[in-house]
Amino acid sequence: MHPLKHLFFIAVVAVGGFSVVAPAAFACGVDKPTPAKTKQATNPANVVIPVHGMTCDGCANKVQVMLMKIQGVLAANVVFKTNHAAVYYDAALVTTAEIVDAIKRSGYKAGVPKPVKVPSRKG
Ligand SMILES: [Cu+2]
Repeated sequence: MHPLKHLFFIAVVAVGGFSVVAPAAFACGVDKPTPAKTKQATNPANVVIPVHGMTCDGCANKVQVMLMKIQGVLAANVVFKTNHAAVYYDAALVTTAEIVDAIKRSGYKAGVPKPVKVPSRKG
């Protein structure tokens, strides 16, 4: 396995594993974090999308909440520090273009989506 791919694998695991991040008040006054959905995906896919224009963790949460509202998005992890959104979604239900659109609708700029291989789960 390429070392970079290994890194992505860790990122993907993080997306799948973390649902609630910070219960404290957010600077931007946004909704509560959305719990991860647990539905089985027909065509699971991961994508990392650069997000520009975020100024605090509240911004990241705002984008994350927006992404979780999309039908077909199973998990989303938006990180202000690294300016990216890692999204685990069902490609049978939603496209990366729609995910990018949601980021734009939440008031931020989205970069070029980078597909991330879904790790096969054995044993
Ligand atoms: Cu903010």
